[in-house]
Amino acid sequence: MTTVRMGEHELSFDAGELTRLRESTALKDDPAALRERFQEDGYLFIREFHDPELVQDARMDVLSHMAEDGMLDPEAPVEEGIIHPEYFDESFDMTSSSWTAYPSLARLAEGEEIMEFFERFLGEESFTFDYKWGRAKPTGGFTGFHVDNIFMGRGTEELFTVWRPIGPCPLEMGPLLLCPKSHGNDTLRETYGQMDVDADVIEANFSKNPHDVIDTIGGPLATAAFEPGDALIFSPYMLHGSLSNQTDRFRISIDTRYQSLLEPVDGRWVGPDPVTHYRWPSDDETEMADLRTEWGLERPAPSA
Ligand SMILES: O=C(O)CCC(=O)C(=O)O
Repeated sequence: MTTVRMGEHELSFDAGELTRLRESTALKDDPAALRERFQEDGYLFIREFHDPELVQDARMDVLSHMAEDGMLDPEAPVEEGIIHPEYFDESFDMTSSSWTAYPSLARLAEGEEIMEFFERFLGEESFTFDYKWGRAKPTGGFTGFHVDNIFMGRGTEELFTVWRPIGPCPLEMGPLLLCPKSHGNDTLRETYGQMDVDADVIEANFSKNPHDVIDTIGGPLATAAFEPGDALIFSPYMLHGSLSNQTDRFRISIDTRYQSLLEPVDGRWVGPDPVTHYRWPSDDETEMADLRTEWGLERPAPSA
């Protein structure tokens, strides 16, 4: 198997550092069992949550736009999603009006299937942020470890992120990497987890080193090879990042947020033209290393 990595750091399934995400597919129609599992693990990994054909349609919508924007290699078929040799950005526009360009993606993000799933899970009418995040990770791209609460924590704590690859996402393409049960780490939750990047103006990543996370918060970390239609649902206090994309193709994914319509909502992410972040990122961010020392979460010194 290809070496699994996050940036310059290698990870191994054999060394007890890495495990496979626990699947909750069989529980999909049992909200009580799903809630219990979520409480325990801080996440739910559900295979074939969506019809893979819908994901394939969404993929073609997105890739067609990327091809028009010059993001794809013009020598290769569009459906392969091979990165243009000179391309460097990693987001594709999914905000506000651009949504009309991605009808199948919109169905994945706010169609009946996902909204009704959350209605059953929460026992209340569900709501999704108007702002949606779409990502196209290029070769070498990865996401550092963070919790979502620091970006969207002004509403309810009963907020759920759903991460879905828009196409296959084998390990070498950089799927999400979780630190299971980190949502229940009180120190992490009460310090880093209470930050607000716009109010506190901090460096957002807790770490870009998976070994540091294992030593400080705990391991093994968990990931999986994702297929189109698979969904990963997790807590706003779940420490997570992603593996590196080691291929010459874009790793395309969406991450969208759900909650009860009756609970308070973080106003930065709703409305026809969401405010989004207004003070972050900034040149004045407090460094994470200093904050971690203050919180007693500094990286343990390597043993001699
Ligand atoms: O897709 C990624 O690499 C990052 C996604 C993420 O951080 C999230 O879903 O909260």
